[in-house]
Amino acid sequence: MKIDVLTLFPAMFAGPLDESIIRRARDNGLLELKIHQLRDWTHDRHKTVDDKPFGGGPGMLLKPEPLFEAIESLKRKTTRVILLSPAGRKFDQDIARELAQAGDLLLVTGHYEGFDERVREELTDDELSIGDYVLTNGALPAMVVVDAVTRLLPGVLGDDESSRDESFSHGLLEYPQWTRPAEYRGMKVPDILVSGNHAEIEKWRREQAKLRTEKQRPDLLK
Ligand code: 4GX
Repeated sequence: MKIDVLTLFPAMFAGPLDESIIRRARDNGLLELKIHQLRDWTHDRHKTVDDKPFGGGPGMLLKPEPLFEAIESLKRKTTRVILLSPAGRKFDQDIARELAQAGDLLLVTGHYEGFDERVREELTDDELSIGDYVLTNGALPAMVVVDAVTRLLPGVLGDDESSRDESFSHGLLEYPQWTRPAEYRGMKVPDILVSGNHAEIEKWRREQAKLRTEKQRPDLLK
């Protein structure tokens, strides 16, 4: 999959996507990631990307021309253009799965008070929010989407990692787990887990996952 990102802060992307599983996916050619500076599509000396909103009011908007030119030059027939903003539909694992099966992505990250509305109307296939809080810009949301989608691409996770993932997506939280030592500072691992009775262990884990979900995330059971 190819993912292009359009941002005013390309330097923010160095680091998080250069490590671990995403690094490996890029090295193996499973993810082709390109970060683009929106200012490269301006034509004035000051590389202006923002302007005041018509009708007044505080703050600045991303002006349409650089966004139109950038998006038109980066998108291909198979590209899904996605805005990141608090006004988008809430990003979750179902959407991550949907995007992992779609064509290529162009993630457009906002800044200031938002975009000129014509960008949304003319150029955008989807608008996503990573949660109900306000960030300074859309770089972190774009990285969150890249990370969650990439690990779902075929071949990115090892067999071990992906089968764990399947049990995780039954809509329940993980059951509690322990590793050695069997007793640490007086805290003991539940007897059932060291019993060797695998049928009973499985039953216990299912119960624990349900209890934990009821207690911590009842919304997931609805
Ligand atoms: N999930 N932000 C976008 C600028 C902005 C404001 C309004 C469009 C409309 C965020 C989030 C988020 C901060 C990124 C405001 N763009 N994005 N930015 N939460 O908080 O996605």
